[in-house]
Amino acid sequence: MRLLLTGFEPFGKQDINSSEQVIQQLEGKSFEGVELFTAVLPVDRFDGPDKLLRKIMNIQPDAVISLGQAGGRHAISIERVAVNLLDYRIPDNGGNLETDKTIQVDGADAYFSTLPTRSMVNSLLENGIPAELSLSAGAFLCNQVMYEMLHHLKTFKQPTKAGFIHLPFLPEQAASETAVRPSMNLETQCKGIELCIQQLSTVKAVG
Ligand code: PCA
Repeated sequence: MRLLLTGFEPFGKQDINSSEQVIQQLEGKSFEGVELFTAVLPVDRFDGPDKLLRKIMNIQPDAVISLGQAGGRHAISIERVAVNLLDYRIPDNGGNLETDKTIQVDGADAYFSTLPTRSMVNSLLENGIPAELSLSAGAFLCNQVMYEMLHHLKTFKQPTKAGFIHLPFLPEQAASETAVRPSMNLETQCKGIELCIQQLSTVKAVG
């Protein structure tokens, strides 16, 4: 199985991004039956989705897991749905601040993840890692990237399985915030994503 695993560069007030740190730990690792490709995406309304779609077209992966950081979440969040909405609370790294806008004018209202979301959550919980199914990836870059890739795959009738996983802050990020924030250490986050990768190769059904 050819797997594309992506993260995001830092954004907002943080100078690291937990998803980028996880990518740096996992790239170069070997997983049975998996040929792993990685990329770190810009937090930019145009360049982020553009880089991801180019990677998908060049690599032709069997599956894509896109990772992003969601500061404030307590658990690894397996996203179920991406909505056709841009509504940013802060500007992206390119200075774009979108409000109440659709991503694709003629696109579906929403797309569901085609990853085995339920079995991923169950596997994490069975292994003692806090995890949840999430019904909202927000309305910033992570939701946009998830929406754009699912829209692209559907439009071009590609069988590639794809979806998005949000990661909590790392402890050092939580400590740098003024409000008290939840966090999860890098080793646990990496183990969680490794388990999700395993689920991809073992679980056929999507749900
Ligand atoms: N998290 C943001 C965008 C980049 C990232 O890591 C989000 O949740 O939309």
